[in-house]
Amino acid sequence: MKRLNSQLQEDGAPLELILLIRTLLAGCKEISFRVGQGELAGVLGSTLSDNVHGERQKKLDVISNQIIKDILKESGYVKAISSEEEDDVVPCHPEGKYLVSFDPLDGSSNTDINSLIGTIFSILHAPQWMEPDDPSAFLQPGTQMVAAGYVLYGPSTMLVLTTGRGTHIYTLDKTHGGFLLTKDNVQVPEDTKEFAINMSNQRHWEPPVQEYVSDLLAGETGPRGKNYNMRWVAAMVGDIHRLLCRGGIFAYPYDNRDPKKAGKLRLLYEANPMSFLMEQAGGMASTGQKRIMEIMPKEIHQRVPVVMGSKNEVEAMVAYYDKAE
Ligand code: AFP
Repeated sequence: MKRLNSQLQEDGAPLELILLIRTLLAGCKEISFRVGQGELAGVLGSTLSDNVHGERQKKLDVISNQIIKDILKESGYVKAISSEEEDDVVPCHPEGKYLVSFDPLDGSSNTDINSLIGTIFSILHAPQWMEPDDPSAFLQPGTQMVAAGYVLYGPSTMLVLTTGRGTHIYTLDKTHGGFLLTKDNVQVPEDTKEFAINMSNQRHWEPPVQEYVSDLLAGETGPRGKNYNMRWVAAMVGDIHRLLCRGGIFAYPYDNRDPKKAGKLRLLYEANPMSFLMEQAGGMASTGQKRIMEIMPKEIHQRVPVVMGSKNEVEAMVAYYDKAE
């Protein structure tokens, strides 16, 4: 089986980017080990502090953030990082060529039930003009990403990665510690009968989402003419992995619980990297009104509505927004 290094070289990734990705993955392997230790290492449960988003941090959120932060700061390849678990940008090396944004442990409420969680990341070029503590350098549209991916800590530890030449899936071979290519050039089926949305928020959704989901629920006698099934992992990384493996649509739309927030998911840490992976696999990613990767971020912790997955199904949902306009 092909090793990660060979695939990255084949995809034309520059040496320094390859070294950066391998450094980041060394951190993820350590997280994989800590997650696997679970209760035995006393890493489950919550801390007593909240993050910048007002969410109670899990112990593993803090541990994972620290592991990735330390390894990237020491690497020399990175000028600055932004993390879902950090209030501000963290300056790294003044000569670093790259910026890394990451969610150190997506779906961390799943830690206590031994269910799917993962680390999501994206990499941008660091502009030469930037000071390492300048957050404005991160405010680049997703189209500028040079790499994005996630590591899924499930029954297997898997890496899903793109450098803009397709989306590839690797599995961590724990016997020798390397990621081996187990599926190259993933293609998301264009059609699907599976959707993922948190139905408990239904009453808060906007009219186009209400109408779209109610048409899905109507099944084969409704306007969509087929029966749909629903899946919800409660960790975006798990839901998107399923979509990449067998298709589907995932949505975390805007809802009116808190009008100041544009949705639950973060543009830099979740929406952009997943959109890059999805598009590279032939899928589609939108806010309902706009391609996610074309959004010009206004701040590092910005939230966005998200609809992504099988192309024809995402287009169908977007049509409900178009009609509403
Ligand atoms: P955390 O990273 O804070 O655990 O949040 C996970 C997440 O942002 C995303 O991965 C899920 O899709 C979503 O939250 C699930 O949220 P709810 O089930 O609470 O609506």
